[in-house]
Amino acid sequence: MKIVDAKVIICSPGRNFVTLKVTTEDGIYGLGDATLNGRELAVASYLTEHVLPLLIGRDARRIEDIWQYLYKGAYWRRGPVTMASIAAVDTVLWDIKAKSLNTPLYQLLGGASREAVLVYGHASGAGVEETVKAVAHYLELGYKAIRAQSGIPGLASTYGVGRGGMYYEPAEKDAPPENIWSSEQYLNFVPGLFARLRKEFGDDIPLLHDAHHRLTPIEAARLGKSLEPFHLFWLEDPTPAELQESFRLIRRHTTTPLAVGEVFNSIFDCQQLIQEQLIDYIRTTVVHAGGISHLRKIANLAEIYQVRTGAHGATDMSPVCMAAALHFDLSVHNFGIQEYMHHSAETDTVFPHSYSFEDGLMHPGETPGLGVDINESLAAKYPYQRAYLPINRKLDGTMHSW
Ligand code: GCO
Ligand code: MG
Repeated sequence: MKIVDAKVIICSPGRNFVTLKVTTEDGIYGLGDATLNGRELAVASYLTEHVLPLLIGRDARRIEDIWQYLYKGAYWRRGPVTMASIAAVDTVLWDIKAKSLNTPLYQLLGGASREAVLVYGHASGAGVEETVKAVAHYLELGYKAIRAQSGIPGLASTYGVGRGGMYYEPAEKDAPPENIWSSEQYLNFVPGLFARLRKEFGDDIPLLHDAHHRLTPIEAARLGKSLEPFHLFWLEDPTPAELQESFRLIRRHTTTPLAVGEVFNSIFDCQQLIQEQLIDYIRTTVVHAGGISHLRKIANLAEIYQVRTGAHGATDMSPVCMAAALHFDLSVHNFGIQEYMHHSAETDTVFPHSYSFEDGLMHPGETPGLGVDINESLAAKYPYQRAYLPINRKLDGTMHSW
């Protein structure tokens, strides 16, 4: 089943997406997401200049061999640009294989391990009471797990607070927005937020929170400890995880479950975290961690250590990635939860898909392959627009992690 055509489609139906489309000699095509928020054209160029010429003529059925060919064959390993490119190719090939066998992808990955996929949605507000209202709204919509983020009094902006409605898009056109940060004010504020949420909604609804890489390990330990009475489902990215051993310090102080890994690209980025049982959920996702083939290896390693998956699913993962993630989530044994943020209506019409949401659960659908398509003529009406994620400075102007 020779590959005869491969192209990168860049579009911006509300936000930028990079999509790989590969066609075989028998007319079957597959799609893969290659979006790297704020650095989209680097991946597009890696694919177009260096990868696509290598794909033409290759047998699309040899998924593992092509993965190794692109990974080992580049000599230069890992990194978000390389791994998003390989992920896109890998996703395309799984889509093609499943379509050629006339089966939804999850059946090829071992079949369903559960009836449907538990997802969490993003509730946020400018302050505590607005966040309470947002959580109530998500409950009305049927969500069974909810992430809560709130603005902090005294700080003009912070991570995770939407600009109204249910959409949260941190990337902005032309120049990176500048946020101001105080870990002290944040640490003083967050326990009160969760005390209020538990008072309002009781003990049973799983609540999540994302600290977005902003604390030092000992600050993260303090936050985890102070949130213990409110038993979070997880505390995400409490400290940057380049230094994996820093999680030992956090673990010594708190039983709050930890989730890490949305910025990881490979199994080597989370090997120590998993093997030392320093985390509870691994957040690597299809597009940023080498595709379905590599994600399976991460999940298999995690399974031995009772670490569960909790894949990143913000709106910068395109519907192509979302579909792939849902097939993966449905099939993998040690699935934990899947993040789900609605895409805009424009995005959903550019990428028609068979996955669905009902009563807090999602299912990838029964369409052969990933069950997602791209309307290329519509996509062409939304040209790429340069956009940047925000940067973050402390009150005295020092650059900080965003
Ligand atoms: C999350 C993430 C996102 C990222 C975004 C960056 O938990 O959903 O932290 O909000 O910031 O995906 O592109
Ligand atoms: Mg996050």
